[in-house]
Amino acid sequence: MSPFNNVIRNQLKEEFFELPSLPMDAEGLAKDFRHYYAYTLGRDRDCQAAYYSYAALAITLRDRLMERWKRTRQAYDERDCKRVYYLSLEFLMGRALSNAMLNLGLDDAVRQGLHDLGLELEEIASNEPDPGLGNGGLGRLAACFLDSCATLQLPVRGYGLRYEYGMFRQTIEGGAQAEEPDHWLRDGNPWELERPEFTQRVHFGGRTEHSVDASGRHVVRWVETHDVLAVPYDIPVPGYRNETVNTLRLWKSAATDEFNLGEFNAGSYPESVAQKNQAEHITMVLYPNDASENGKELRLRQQYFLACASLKDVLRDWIRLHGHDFSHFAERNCFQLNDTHPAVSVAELMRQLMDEHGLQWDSAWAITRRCMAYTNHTLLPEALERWPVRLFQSLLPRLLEIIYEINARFLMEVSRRWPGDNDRQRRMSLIEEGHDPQVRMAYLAIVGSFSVNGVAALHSELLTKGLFQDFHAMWPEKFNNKTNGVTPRRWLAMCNPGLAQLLDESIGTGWVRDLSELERLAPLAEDAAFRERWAAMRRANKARLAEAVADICGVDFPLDALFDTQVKRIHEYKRQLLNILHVIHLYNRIKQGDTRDWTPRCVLIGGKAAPGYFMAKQIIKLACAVAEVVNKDPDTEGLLRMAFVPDYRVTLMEVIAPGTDLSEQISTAGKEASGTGNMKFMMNGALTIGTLDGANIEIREQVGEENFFLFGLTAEGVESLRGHYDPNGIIAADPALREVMNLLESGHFNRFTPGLFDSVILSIRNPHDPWMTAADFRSYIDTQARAAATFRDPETWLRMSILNTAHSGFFSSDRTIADYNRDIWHLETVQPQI
Ligand code: 26Q
Repeated sequence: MSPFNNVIRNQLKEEFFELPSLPMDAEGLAKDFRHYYAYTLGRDRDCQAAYYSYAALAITLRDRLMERWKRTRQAYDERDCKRVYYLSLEFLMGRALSNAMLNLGLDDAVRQGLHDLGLELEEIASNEPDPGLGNGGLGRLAACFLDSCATLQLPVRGYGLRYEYGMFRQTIEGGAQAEEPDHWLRDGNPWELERPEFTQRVHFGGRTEHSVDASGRHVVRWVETHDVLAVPYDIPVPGYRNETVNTLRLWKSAATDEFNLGEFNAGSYPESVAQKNQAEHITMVLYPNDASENGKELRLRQQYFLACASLKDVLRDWIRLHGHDFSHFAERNCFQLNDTHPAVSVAELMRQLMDEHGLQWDSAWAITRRCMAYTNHTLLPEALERWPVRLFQSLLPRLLEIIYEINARFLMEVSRRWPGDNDRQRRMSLIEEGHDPQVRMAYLAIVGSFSVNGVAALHSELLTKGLFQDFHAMWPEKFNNKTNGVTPRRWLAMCNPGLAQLLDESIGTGWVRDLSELERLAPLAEDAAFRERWAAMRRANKARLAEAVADICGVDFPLDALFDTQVKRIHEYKRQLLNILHVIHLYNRIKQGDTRDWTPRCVLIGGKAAPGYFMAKQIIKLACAVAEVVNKDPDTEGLLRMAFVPDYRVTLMEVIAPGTDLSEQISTAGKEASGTGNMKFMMNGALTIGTLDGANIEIREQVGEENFFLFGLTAEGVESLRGHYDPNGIIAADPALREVMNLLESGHFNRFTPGLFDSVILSIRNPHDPWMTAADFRSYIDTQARAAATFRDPETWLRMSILNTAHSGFFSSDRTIADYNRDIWHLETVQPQI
């Protein structure tokens, strides 16, 4: 019996719940701040740890969110509107404090209130841990989407997992990546509200029992299961100055109270209590790979845990408002699947509707495929998720039965459409046959959804022509594109106050809600006085970045140099290696005395490697080794600097994007689904050097080809070169690349560790190198030289910089979300009552 089932006997009076609005002025905020510091946190002059100032300020702001949060929930319930649930194993939210201040419109008042107490906001805010509950682009996209949904006042709730340990902290030890656990919850999290009253039960293991009940209905029971509790923690998601506060609900796993009674009765109390661990492990740690890690049982447990708890939560809410009639459920609910990670939801919704709510297959299936929508984030075939059938069988036997049934009915449909085409049936089956049969999660997601989208125009097109072509032939109407975007609140207003102020003064303040307003900047590119202000703003941002690099890496970045940045997960397809080869080329030119008309350049690289990804770790080693040689060589003084910044994360990007001149988006064409860092840089006035890949293509379309440094093979070019790619021929024929390879192969960057970079060298020279680094080298360094020459003409560069910001409006996640809503969700906006 849970204490939360006990309700106060005499219902509380309605007035009880009506609270006076809290003060929003400096004085009122400061008063609350002192109250929380002294009473709630109980600190005094003997403890002045900065953390408590942060905690007191967080609670002060949380109170202001709380009232709006309740009113938003009420408004949604009263309107009984259609809702969307964004299901994702990752939400990379970043810090909440300054975001809450900005969105509540309290930044000036808080700053003033703290100032009156003799405190500085920035110092206090720097004590907030950066919650890293995601790997990279996909997790950060989920966070940007939640911000936009709240700002557009759409009834969208995020569902995810409350990992005890987020993305590992990266340090560089002896020139190589080392990983440290990220216990981000250690000091508590003032932004979450535990909701034990909404705990759900999730089953694992056991077996199924089929029978026929009195009315002749087929009934399935899933029995002898090992159950785990899912306890929700709610995090407020404020919209921009609009009274809406949406919810991100994260589940934590917990043991049930009846764990392992057998052992308990046998007298092994400690052993049976220790069983709790099993259950509590589920949400212990985020998997740190940003490509699927196949076959890991714990990961499948995490995926099912999220799907089961979230769907039960939604169905519970449905029943609370509508009773047990599900006939209108599909019109009023939509689940957006963030990649295949939550795709088991397709089978789980079927299970809950049939086994727990008594629906028949056909009505359950009609509902399911009308309310699931799937977003794909990868073009790499090897990254498509597959799970061994035997693992499904032992962990989720009931779900496997349902998947088999979905598959049987689906393959019937395929054979009706293409009679006798057995090869097509084999290709499209949800089960990949072989000595160890696998469940194909992407196919389950496609079959179970009414919408399938890619995340940039090229990506969506390539999906229909490649990975999913059979499905596209069957259901062309399901497929659509939704080009990614990023929130202008965090990625402009918050992280670049200098630019924000300049925008406010020159084009008004409308851009924060409607980023297409940035177009009005374009004419100002021709205004010399405006360019001067732009230059001053950019210089201040570069100074802020240079200070961070000096602090963190101990490398000096002179402000007049070209700041050239590549920050993202380390992956061969993203080709950090190509960037490093360019640095070696520049270094070689310096050593040869070839420095006429030189543009001083500072190259910054950052990103985490999956702990088990050998080549990615080699690339980090090479970056560190090259940086060491370059920076130590007196000949490079004033000409070239390179730094590898450890522990790249959301909070670092907030300093890096505004301070960067040149953004590196250099993936092998056809491999990067979209990219979103590219958009953050553009918005903040960086120019892009990039391939025709992912959203780069659309960035170039928006800004104009004359304002974008394009290089490299096209996606088609890459594919047609396969089979006769000859990197060794290319190296032999290009003196610059030959000299770069010579330096690498002579051990110039690994004097004391012979052979250290052999694997890297081999990969470049390998005719089967899927990423074709050597193929794009010449085009890349020539384009880099063009960028360098352009940079030497400051007025031209400034014009281009202004135009990049001016034409970045399309990449607001507000536009992306409006597109999702128009084509997929069809939600109405809801304004909470003030
Ligand atoms: C899957 C199974 C088991 C363990 C881990 C995973 C896993 C985790 C994270 C697989 C993939 C990811 C993350 C993928 C990702 O971030 N993709 C990026 O998504 C961005 C948003 O759409 C795009 O802009 C990027 O192009 C894409 O690489």
